Amino acid sequence: MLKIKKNGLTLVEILVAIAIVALLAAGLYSVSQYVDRQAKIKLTESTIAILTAAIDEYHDFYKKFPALDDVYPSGCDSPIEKLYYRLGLAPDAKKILGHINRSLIKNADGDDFPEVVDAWGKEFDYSYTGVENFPVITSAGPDGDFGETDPGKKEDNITSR
Ligand SMILES: [Ca+2]
Ligand SMILES: [Ca+2]
Repeated sequence: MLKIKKNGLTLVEILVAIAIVALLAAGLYSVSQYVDRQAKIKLTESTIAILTAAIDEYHDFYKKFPALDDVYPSGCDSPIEKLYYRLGLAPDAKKILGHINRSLIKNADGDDFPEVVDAWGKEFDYSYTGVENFPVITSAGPDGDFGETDPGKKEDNITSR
């Protein structure tokens, strides 16, 4: 007797097809996560480069680097608020600041002084330790954490150094 195969798919075939689609979707998702992460790293690096160029211009103008212990108006507290405020005082440096992606200039604390944030929304850190060193700008990187002391943790901070 001839066995007649019914048209259509068996349950197993359907399950296999669903599994394949799920695998492909997962693969695409992780690729897009990776692309997104790389784009954010690039944006953060280019923002650091812009800030560094502005610091150079500031130095040309004032013959010194912005220092965190200079005199600041009240409310201008965080290192990056201080840096952004100082750079804005030197005309050519201020012009360069105009190249920073607008979405990265925030004022989350509602005072008169904007903060510059990295592509993950966290404020940059700024440090300047003395006349013999160039100032350093640091992003906490994708993990949003400046601390990189945990030996099990991958270092992902992005810095101008
Ligand atoms: Ca602010
Ligand atoms: Ca980090």
